[in-house]
Amino acid sequence: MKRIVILISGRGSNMEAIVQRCAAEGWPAAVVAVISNRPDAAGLAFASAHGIAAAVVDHRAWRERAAFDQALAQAIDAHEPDLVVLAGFMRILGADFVRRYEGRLLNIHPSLLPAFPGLHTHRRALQAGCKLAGATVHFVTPELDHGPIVMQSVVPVQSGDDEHALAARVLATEHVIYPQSVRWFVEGLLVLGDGLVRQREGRPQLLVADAAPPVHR
Ligand code: NHR
Ligand code: GAR
Repeated sequence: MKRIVILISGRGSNMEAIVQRCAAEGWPAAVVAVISNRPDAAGLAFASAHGIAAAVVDHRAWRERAAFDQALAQAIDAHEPDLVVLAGFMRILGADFVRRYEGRLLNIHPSLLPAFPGLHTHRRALQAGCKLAGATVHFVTPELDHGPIVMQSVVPVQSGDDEHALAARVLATEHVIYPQSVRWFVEGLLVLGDGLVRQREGRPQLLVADAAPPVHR
């Protein structure tokens, strides 16, 4: 059984999708803890309701980023994880933290990396006139949003889209590619080499979604 710890900052819909798929599909894994840097994160209630340990490490309690990173690592390590999953986690992590979990730290970013690393991705994609948008699951490296890519989803940008509409269309695909990526990790089907990630069985690491209406949640 692989032990998964999920870090969130808010809603936690990606965390929910992973918890639900893990249970429904009988992965050789369990989500053993959900940790938020914000005490008001809605996702904490879902975790508790599902019998998952829910904890808060409030970044505002530490003046130095490195001290927060250390407290966070301590809270994570108490659960002896095989995999740490950033799911809408909104604090930049230092190099020491990242190296501690090297090769077992995943993130989902709501853009087609390497385009638009950082914040406000949907707004920036619309401002740039992009006709495609999407999401990227990647291994986390010290350089923000630059790690080896596990999976991507692509959606069309539609005329009349605002940030909210585009975000919802992308989010619906995140709920597919993030659980898929985590499942492959816990099944030992992801091979990392030369900064690239290969799916051992050659399964597609790309989801092309059509223009179907977004699933709002
Ligand atoms: N840390 C490292 N080292 N590498 C990555 O790839 C990381 C990371 C930490 C978080 C998620 C992320 C994203 O997918 C992530 C990837 C927060 C910010 C940010 O600027 C940027 C990227 C990501 C998450 N955070 C502000 C900060 O000062 C705070 C913003 C807020 O609280 O709303 O940390 O894009
Ligand atoms: C998701 O769209 C995720 O890709 C994005 O925030 C949302 C979190 O939703 N992550 C980032 O922007 C990281 N900087 P969720 O809390 O419902 O999973």
